[in-house]
Amino acid sequence: MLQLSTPSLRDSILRHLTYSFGKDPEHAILEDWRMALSYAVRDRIVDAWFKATHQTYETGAKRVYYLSMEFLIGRLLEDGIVNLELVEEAKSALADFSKDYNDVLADEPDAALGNGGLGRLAACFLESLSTIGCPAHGYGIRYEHGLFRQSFVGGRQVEQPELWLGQRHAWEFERPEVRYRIGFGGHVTNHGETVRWHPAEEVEAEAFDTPVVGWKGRWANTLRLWSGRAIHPFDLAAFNHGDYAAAAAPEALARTISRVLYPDDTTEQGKELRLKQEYFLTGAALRDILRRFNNQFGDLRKLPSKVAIQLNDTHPAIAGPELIRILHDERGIPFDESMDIARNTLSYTNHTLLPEALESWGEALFGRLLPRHIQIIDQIDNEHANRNPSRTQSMRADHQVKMGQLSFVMAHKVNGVSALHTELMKTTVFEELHNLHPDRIVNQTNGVTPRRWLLACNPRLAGLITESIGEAWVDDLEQLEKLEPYIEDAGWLDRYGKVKRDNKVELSNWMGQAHGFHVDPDMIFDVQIKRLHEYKRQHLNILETIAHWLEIRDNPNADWTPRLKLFAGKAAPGYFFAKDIIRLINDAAAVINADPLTNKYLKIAFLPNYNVTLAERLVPAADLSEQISTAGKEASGTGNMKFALNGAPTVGTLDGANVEIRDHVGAENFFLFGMTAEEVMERRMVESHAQKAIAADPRLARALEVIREGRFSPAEPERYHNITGNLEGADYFLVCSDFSDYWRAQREVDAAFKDQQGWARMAAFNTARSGWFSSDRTIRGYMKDIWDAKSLLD
Ligand code: 26W
Repeated sequence: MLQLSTPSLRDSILRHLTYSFGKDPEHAILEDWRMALSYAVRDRIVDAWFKATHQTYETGAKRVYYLSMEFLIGRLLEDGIVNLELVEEAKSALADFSKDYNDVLADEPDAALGNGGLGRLAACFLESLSTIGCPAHGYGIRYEHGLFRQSFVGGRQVEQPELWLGQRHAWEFERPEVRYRIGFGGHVTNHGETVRWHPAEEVEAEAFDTPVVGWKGRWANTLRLWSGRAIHPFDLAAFNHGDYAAAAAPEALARTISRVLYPDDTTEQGKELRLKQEYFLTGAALRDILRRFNNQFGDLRKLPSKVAIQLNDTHPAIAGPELIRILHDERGIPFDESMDIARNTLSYTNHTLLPEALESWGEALFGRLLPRHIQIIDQIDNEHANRNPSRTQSMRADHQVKMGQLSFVMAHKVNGVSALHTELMKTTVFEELHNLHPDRIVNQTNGVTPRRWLLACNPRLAGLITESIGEAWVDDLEQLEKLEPYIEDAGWLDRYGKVKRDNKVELSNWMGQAHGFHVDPDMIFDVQIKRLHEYKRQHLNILETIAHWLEIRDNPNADWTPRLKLFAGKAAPGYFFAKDIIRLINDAAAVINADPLTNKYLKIAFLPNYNVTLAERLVPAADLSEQISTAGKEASGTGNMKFALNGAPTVGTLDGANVEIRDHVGAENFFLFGMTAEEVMERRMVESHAQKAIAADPRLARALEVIREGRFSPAEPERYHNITGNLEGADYFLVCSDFSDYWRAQREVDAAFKDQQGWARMAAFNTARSGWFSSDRTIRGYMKDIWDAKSLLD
């Protein structure tokens, strides 16, 4: 391997500016500096990448493949600099050219190739796999347009296409030599034993590789994203006949497949293009995996011992039938043996129990697009029925193809993403399959990478921690427990409190400069940032805020604890109820922020275009983490972990990973409220449970009343009657029934925040006791319990 002496970062920047971008410092624009610094950092990552690739090959190590329709990466430049411990060198190198480090970082667009939790988890997992030194590839789609840009017009969400590739992108290597033809439609022919699929159309999948570096640059794995290409991009004949549109059609059609990310994160739309995207990703990934396996090992019966494929939810679930098709139809391995090889290679993670999020395709659409696969699925279903005669449920019931059932049957391990969620999987959606295969479901509670979500986004806190207990915590996060003795030291606690306040001042300045929104940094920064969804209950939050406002107006001279309510999050474009919640929050903010009687005690802000970078800005400055979902609905949550790590105690329900966060940080450092998942089930049975709750709580009744009468929409008083109507009616997510206890918890927060030392203690215990929520711990769990994969660094 080429051993090049590593020039200084400054020299690398100048060399790339000059020779890679043809610019001298005088004429370089900000993007040139960002690209030059990125290339200089990338050079150093490539060395680790090559070393990892060669070591994996030489050792014949087992490889992990993470298949996901989403990778919510965010920015990569700071992540590379921090993981290579080049922060100071980068700052001084840029200063030499009188360039500001933060300005250069801010020029990078987010890679928003995901919707929310599932996509961000995939990105944290890849970084932890590299930090641990576990040989792995991520496989995804190189969407030209990531998640839409959100802006507000008259308080309403407006979506615009996201154009991340509109700027130069430093982190990918195009691989024109890595292309696979992916077929769709057509028909199937039988020749005796052998079955042949004859696709009607084909598109080419071309690979684009992004190196994913781990802590200290000791290892780097590959994220391979597929882009759609036409096999015959240009129809010259049509062109010669002057039909230019037809001439360009093949290219346009092929590009469509990787053109845009579907912006829904809970409701499957059943769209044909989405199914084509899922097969495009999975088909290309399996081809690439088997090519690499064949080059090294050959005998496909050994596949499970050298390859572990993780399905990130059901979205790549077609991998089961596709692997059987290749093993059986193309390689001639008997069907049931192909099924066993596939099952022992595949494992599946479920991320949601919401019925509308469980993918189920109509057999007509599925059969038309994938005529051979639906045959294989029927055979899988029959095999499973034969092996489990007591079975009642089928993956092919009601002329559907149920991808959850298929994924479960085709996986040797199935996991949930928090302890509560995994138990609910066994008693709800997968009850029968769990009883048939009692040792298949295991739990792997989610985690987040401490490099991005503490070391990089909160350097003040990271600095204090490292000064106190050394830097080993960065890749051994449970070492944070060593902070506990320091919490007893008032001086240290003051410094801890000052870190938070300085972060809040920095955020306040940014909100002032970026959004003209000025706040007092001594208010409680109460933050709810996540996708908009009724089960996440942003409407419970604004309802409590309105009740709080009314209470302050009644007693303006009472000793209120000033609070800033910060919201951010996108609603799926077709999810109108969620969009109305956004509008209500913005309308309420306009009235309440302008209220001279109350706005020194209460302010509301809804920051537009929530993404990874905005989260990195908000989490370090938060005092309070809102995790208020209806118990049993949030599979895990990962924002909750980021807040706890950064010293923001949680106000939350016993849902998802909140349960485990409370267990780790201590009940005394967590503001618990609301019904448990069991109580939720019972309460739903109670006739007009919402009416009863409203009748029992005048604050709730009054808050609903002012919304219903149009206090925040005087021009259109009935604007929010759909929201008040829902809450006073079905209220499926029990907003009204949990309101009083939520109010009680929030008043406890007010009281606790008055004792700044006491609050700093709670916050510091959250940091000290959240080490378990590192995605390194999660990945080590997958490696041990699911993949049987080893680190090549340990
Ligand atoms: C087919 C449309 C669709 C797209 C995405 C349905 C469902 C999804 C995802 C599963 C939704 C999602 O992001 N789920 C979140 O996954 C996180 C990571 O495990 C969890 O922490 C969140 O609780 C869960 O809502």
